[in-house]
Amino acid sequence: MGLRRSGKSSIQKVVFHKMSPNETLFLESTNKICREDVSNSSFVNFQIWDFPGQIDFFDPTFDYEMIFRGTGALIFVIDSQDDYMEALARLHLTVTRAYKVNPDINFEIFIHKVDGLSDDHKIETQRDIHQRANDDLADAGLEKIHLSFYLTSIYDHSIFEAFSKVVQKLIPQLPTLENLLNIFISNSGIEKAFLFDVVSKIYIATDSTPVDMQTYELCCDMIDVVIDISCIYGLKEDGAGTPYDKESTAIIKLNNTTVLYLKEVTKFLALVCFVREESFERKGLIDYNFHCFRKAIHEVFEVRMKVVKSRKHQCQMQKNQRATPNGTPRMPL
Ligand SMILES: Nc1nc2c(ncn2[C@@H]2O[C@H](COP(=O)(O)OP(=O)(O)OP(=O)(O)O)[C@@H](O)[C@H]2O)c(=O)[nH]1
Ligand SMILES: [Mg+2]
Repeated sequence: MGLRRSGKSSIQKVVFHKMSPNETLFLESTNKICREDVSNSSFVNFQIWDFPGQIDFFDPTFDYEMIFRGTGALIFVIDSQDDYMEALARLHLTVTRAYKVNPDINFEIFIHKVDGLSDDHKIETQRDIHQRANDDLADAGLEKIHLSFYLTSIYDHSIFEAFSKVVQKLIPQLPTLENLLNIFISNSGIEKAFLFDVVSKIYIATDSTPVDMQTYELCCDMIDVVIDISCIYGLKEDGAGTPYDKESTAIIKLNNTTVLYLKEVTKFLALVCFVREESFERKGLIDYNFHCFRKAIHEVFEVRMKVVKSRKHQCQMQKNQRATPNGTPRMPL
């Protein structure tokens, strides 16, 4: 959510549709809620709802209670290049409404379009927005609501990094994934490892060493190279096949004695590692450990699949019970 022209649709297009940032200049204003299911093409197993700028909470056709009840994270986009006073008032109204309906929502504030600001100005803007937003909540006696802030722009990797952090908070298996990554890197002499959602380039987990933006950018670029080359030269003439499968792997040696190593983990996930050249000499060990790591990841997600399946099964049973013998439902479903 966020005011008109703050950049909501651009963010969605750049992160989930590989749209180049310049093309977003031609996006039209959104005039109704756009829902998108990203679970078919990516690990990120949820819907993204893009709202038009001026949502009217008092409009009776806008059922915000229904919407917020099923929301995991509410991303509020503020245009940092514009006067943000109106945006802050909107943010306050939106957050308080949403919190009343569903106190479990994560509130994520993107201070967006920071490409137009100097480094000092960025910090000052973030401090000011942070202060004002929290003061407004405190004045309303709602200091228990936690807001997270991110400086973002579609013209660099900051938007992918921010989105990664938002998504990670929604993944219940995150501590297990981080733990597996820690065990994997410490036993293989690896410097840093990211588990990436290939389509969106969101990293859904990394080991517990600090993330450095440059490392993350290099990993994103590597995924682009692999997928682009694969799409252009890897598919059959009639376009059959997939650009990313079990065989997908890549090694890129950099001139600073590090090696980038990418391997397929699942249909949607790739592991990208930073390895020192001397450690990469023991590639056999890394590959063996990777084999164990991959198996563990599959086991983690098998549990999730089982839960989803049994839930679907239960829903189906309930539906069948509500239907009459000839299959006509007694009540609208
Ligand atoms: N400089 C800069 N411009 C951006 C950025 N993100 C989006 N824009 C521009 O902001 C303008 C508005 O973007 P939209 O994505 O249409 O905004 P919106 O929030 O979806 O607007 P509504 O649909 O009207 O609510 C476009 O011209 C984008 O190119 C950014 O990170 N930096
Ligand atoms: Mg829009």
